[in-house]
Amino acid sequence: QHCILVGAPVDSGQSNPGCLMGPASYRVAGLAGTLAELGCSVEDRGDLAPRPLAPENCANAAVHHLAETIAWTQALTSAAEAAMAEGFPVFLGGDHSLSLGTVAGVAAHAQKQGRPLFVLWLDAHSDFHTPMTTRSGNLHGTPVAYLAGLGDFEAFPPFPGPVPADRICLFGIRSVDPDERTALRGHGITPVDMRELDERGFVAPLSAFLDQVRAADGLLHVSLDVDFLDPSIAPAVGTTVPGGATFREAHLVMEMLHESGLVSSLDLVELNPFLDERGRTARLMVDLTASLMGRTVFDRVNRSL
Ligand code: DIR
Ligand code: MN
Ligand code: MN
Ligand code: MN
Repeated sequence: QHCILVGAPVDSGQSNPGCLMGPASYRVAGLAGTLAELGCSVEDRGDLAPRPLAPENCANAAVHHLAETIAWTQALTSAAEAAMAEGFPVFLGGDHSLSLGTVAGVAAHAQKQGRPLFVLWLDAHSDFHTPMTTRSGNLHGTPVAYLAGLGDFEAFPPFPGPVPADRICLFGIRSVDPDERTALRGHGITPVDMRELDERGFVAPLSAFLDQVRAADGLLHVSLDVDFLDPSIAPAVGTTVPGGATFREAHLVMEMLHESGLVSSLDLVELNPFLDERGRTARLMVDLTASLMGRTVFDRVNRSL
């Protein structure tokens, strides 16, 4: 596996400065070496730095850093499409607005390959706002709506081949704003929320989604938001929500993803090293990435999957 690390020190999609230090923190936590130990050839492309665009006004006055977010989206779309053609990209965030670009680039690649794209969104939040519905004005709350092809994104490049609702799996969800709830329902997306995971466990809902990807010979993009994890194990994020995935649940998800052999790209987002405890959250994210890339104690495959 050829792993391509792309640093995306995006801090403009939310209001808690520090995510720009994320790529550096992953490097200090030893991401490249960890992947190399697993047998990957690792290429670190360094950090992207988009050229600034002229300021852009939004009809929703709450929205901030619109031009900067569009500039990141353009730069990341190109970088992601290029990386997809050459290997397995791991995007080091940066806040979740970076996925406006990474998923667009991955989708452009999938379109050229003639293969369907599936998206697994591991997050406390549904990120289903549009620039018109967001009240916080934080554009990190919008990427799922963009990749699903919703309107209100006229200021952004048109999304290449929007992802149909049944190919989007929002997983671990426990914080949804009223406007997002309405929009999700209208669009036919039913998140796998924490209530469902409490009742059914993590294996059945994830296996069902992976079966769908396999049956369609799809590409699978995984977007891992730090706040998918419970704040007690992952404190370094600006928007903690109690009741997240435990250490063991999160590793199980990653191991199942590895065993599926279906994942083709990964975002690591929302890490805010300024809020971390001696690199604890960064190291956990690196260890989770290692599980996704094949780290196990024994070469054991859970046959009940
Ligand atoms: C909230 C929080 N729904 C908002 N969103 C996210 O500001 O739109 N926090 N994504 O991580
Ligand atoms: Mn700001
Ligand atoms: Mn998110
Ligand atoms: Mn989140």
